Amino acid sequence: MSQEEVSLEARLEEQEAFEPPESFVEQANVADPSIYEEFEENWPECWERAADLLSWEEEYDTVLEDGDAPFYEWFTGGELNASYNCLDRHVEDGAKNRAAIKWEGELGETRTYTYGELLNEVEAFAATLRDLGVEEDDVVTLYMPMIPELPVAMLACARIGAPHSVVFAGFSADALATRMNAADSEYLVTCDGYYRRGDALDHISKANEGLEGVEHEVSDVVVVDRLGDALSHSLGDNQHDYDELVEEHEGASVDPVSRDAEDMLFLMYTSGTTGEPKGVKHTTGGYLAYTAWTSHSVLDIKPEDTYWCSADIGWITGHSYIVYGPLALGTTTMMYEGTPDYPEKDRLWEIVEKNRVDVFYTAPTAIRAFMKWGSQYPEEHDLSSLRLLGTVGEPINPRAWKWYYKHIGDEECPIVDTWWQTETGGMMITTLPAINTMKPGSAGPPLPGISAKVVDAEGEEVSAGKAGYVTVDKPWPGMLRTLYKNDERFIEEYWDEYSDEEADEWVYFPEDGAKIDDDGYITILGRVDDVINVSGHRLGTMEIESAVVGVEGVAEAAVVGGDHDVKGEAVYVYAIPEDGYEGNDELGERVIEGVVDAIGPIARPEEVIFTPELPKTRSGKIMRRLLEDIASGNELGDTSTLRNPEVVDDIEEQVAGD
Ligand code: 6R9
Repeated sequence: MSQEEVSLEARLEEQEAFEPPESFVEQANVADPSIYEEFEENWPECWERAADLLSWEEEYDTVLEDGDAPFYEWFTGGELNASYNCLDRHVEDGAKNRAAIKWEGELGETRTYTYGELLNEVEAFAATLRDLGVEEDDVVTLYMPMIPELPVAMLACARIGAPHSVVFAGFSADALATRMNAADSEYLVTCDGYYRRGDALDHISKANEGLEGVEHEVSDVVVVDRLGDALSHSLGDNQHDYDELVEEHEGASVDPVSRDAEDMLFLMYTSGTTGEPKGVKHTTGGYLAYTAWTSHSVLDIKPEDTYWCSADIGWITGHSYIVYGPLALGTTTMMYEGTPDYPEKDRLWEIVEKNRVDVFYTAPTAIRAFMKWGSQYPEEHDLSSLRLLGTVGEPINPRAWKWYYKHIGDEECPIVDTWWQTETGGMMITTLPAINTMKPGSAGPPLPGISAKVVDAEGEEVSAGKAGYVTVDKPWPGMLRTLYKNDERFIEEYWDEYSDEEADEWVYFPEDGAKIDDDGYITILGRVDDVINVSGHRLGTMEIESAVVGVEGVAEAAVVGGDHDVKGEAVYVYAIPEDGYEGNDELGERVIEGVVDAIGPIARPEEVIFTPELPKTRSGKIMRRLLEDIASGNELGDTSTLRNPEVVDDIEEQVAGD
C-alpha cells in the first residue's frame, strides 16, 4: 500500500458516521426527511403511499382492519393480481421491450427476457398449469435453482391465484417432502439440474427421492431441462417436460385472476425453535405493496435501472427483492445462477461491469468472503455504474461495512443495512439512503411507519446502549398473516411473549437481540432463540439435532452456532456416542453426512465434537451458551451452576486439540 492509501485506510478505520453523497440525494426517490413525521402523524393511512405504487382492479375500502388482532388485514375490499402488477401494466405503459430479467448462467451463457417476452412465457405457463388441473388456491411447490423458469413459474402461479411454495434447491429431498406434506401440495415444478463450480449437478434425483416421501398423491410434476445433454434424465408417468408444455401453450392468453388483497400470494417455510418448519403466509395486497414501497424508498429502484440482488430466490430476500418488489416497479432485475468465485473470484464484479448495474444488494457473509479474497478482484473492473449498495441477512461488522463502502462503492455509494425477516415480508429497520447518516454496524432507525422498539424482558424500553430485544408494536402491510393452517402456533411464536391480550395490545416479537443508541439507531445483536444464522440462512438447531441423533451410533447431541469469520455463524455438533461406538473420524463423517442428507449442504457441520457427557444445569438443561462459547473460542462464563463441570475441560481440550 502507498503512503496515501495507508492514511486513507486509517481515516476510514476511525470514521463512525457517513453522510449520503449529494449526487445520490439529488436523484433519490425519497429524499425529504419529513417522511418520518408524515407517516407517524398519518398512521395507518400513510400506507396508502405503498398501495399507490400498485394498480388495483378494485379499490380497497379500509387501509387497516384490526378488529381481530393480531390477525390484521390490510387494504380490505381491494382486489388485484400480482402478475398483472409485475408484467401487464408495464407492457401497457410502453415498456414491452425493456429487459425485465437478465439472467447469467454459471458457464457464461446469458438470457434476457423483455417485459413482453416474460409476460408471454408467464401466460403460456399459467395456461399449462391450468391444463394440468391447478385451481385457484392450490399450493404449487417450486423446487428450483436460479434459472429464469423459477420467477416465470412464480408469476404464472400468481396469475391464476395459486399460491407458490418455493423450496430452496440446496435443501434435501427430506426437506422437500416435509414442505409438500405440510402444504398438501399436489403439484411440483422442478428441473433436471444446474451448474455449480462448473459441474453439472443432478437435481432431479433429489426431487424424485423427495417425491417418494410425499404422503398424498402428487398429480403432476413439471421438469425444466436446464442441462440438456450434460445430464440425461427420464420422466416418470406424471412428469412433463417444461419446454414442450410451454411450446404447446405458446400464445395463450390467460387473464390475471382478480385476488382479494388478503388472499395468499405464497407460502414460505422457515426455521423456528421447534423441529417443524413454519409455513409463513404472505398476502397479495399488503406484501406486494410493502415490497414495492421498500424497493422504491430503500433500494431507490427506478424503472430504467439495472438492479441486482445476489440472493437466491429460494429465500425470502429473493422473493421480495429479486422478483416481486423490483418487477412491480418495472425495473430490470438480474439473476446469476452460480457461485461468486467461478471461474474466478471477480465473477460478480465482471457481471456488474458488463451490465452496468446501478444498485447491488448482497449479504455480509459474501462481503467477508470478498474481503478475504482481496481488493484486487473488484479493482480489475469498472464499478462506476453503482449508485447504491445494500446488505441483508445478518449483522455486518464495521470492518466489512467499510471494505464494501470503499472497495465496491468507491466511497460514493450509500449503504443500506436492512434488517428484516421472512415473516416481515420486507425491510423494517434501515437507513433511508438519501436521508439518514450511516453508522457502520448499526442497521439504523425503523423505517417510517414502523414502530420497532428495543425492550427488556418485561417489555420496558431499554436505555441507550443497553442490550434488549427487538419488538414491533404496530402492524405493517408486509407482515405475515399467520402460519399456514396453524393460527395457534402463529400466536405462540410471535405474539405471546410481549402482548397484553386482555388489553388487546399486540406486540410482535422477532426473537432478535438488539441495542439502541440515543439517536434511535438500532444495532441488531442476533437471534435469541435456537436458530443459527449460517451465511445469512436460518437453520433450526432442533432440526439439525434430530438429524444427528438419527445417525447410527449417536446417543445424544447438542447443536449450537459458533462464530465463523466468513459464515458469521457455523454449525457445531456436540455428540455422545452410543455404547459400543467410538467417537472417531468415521462416526464424525457419518454425522456430517446425516445432517447434509436431512437438511442440505448449507447445514454441513463445521466440527463434530464427541464427548461422554453434555454440560447440563442441575435441572438437566443442556447449557447451550457454554457450548457456543467453547465453539467460538470465547472466555467461559460461570460454570458453577453445572451438574457436571468437569466435562467442560474435556470438551475444551478436544476443541483446542483440533
Ligand atoms: C431477510 C432475512 C431473519 C433473521 C433475523 C436476523 C437476521 C436479517 C439482518 C439481520 C442483522 C441485518 N438478519 N437481516 N441481522 N442485521 N441487516 O434474512 O430473513 O432468513 O428470515 O432471517 O436474519 O436475526 O431475525 P430470514
